[in-house]
Amino acid sequence: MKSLLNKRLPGILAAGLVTLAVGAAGVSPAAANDASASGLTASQKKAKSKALKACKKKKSPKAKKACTKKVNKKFGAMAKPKGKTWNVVLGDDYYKPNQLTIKANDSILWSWTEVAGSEPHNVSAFSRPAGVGPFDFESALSLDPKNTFKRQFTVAGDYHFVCSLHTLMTMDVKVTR
Ligand SMILES: [Cu+2]
Repeated sequence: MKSLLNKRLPGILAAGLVTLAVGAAGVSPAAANDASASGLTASQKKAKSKALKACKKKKSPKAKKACTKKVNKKFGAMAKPKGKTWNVVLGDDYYKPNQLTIKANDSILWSWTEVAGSEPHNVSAFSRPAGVGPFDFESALSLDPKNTFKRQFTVAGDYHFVCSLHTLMTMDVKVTR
């Protein structure tokens, strides 16, 4: 149990620091970390805008149009498919619902709706399928009832979430193909 706590401690500290830094900057962590709405990574987005710029240099309007269409199609196919978004309320020592079965590419939006006056809570993937990083689903600890955390689940499998401060505050997510 002790080694377990030690292992988790850096994450808790990091989450705390992020909260402080974010609080000072006045930016919500969800907004800062969230994948873009287009489903493209930053480098893909850059490549897309570069390709579109090149299209604008085409002389004939017809060539311009064909070029733009081709670029949009290419990057549209690259974008991660967007699934459904599931809403979870984060309260004082609970997630509601705390058991979900969702499909790959669905997202969960955690909202700190019922936490006012309580201790800070977060979302932390205590166990997750292979290929998912230890901090891919790690939110900052927060007391802010306006705080949100949204993540897309692209890897199927079983996820077990806990609050870093309250290990009895748990949530299970099963992601199916
Ligand atoms: Cu908590």
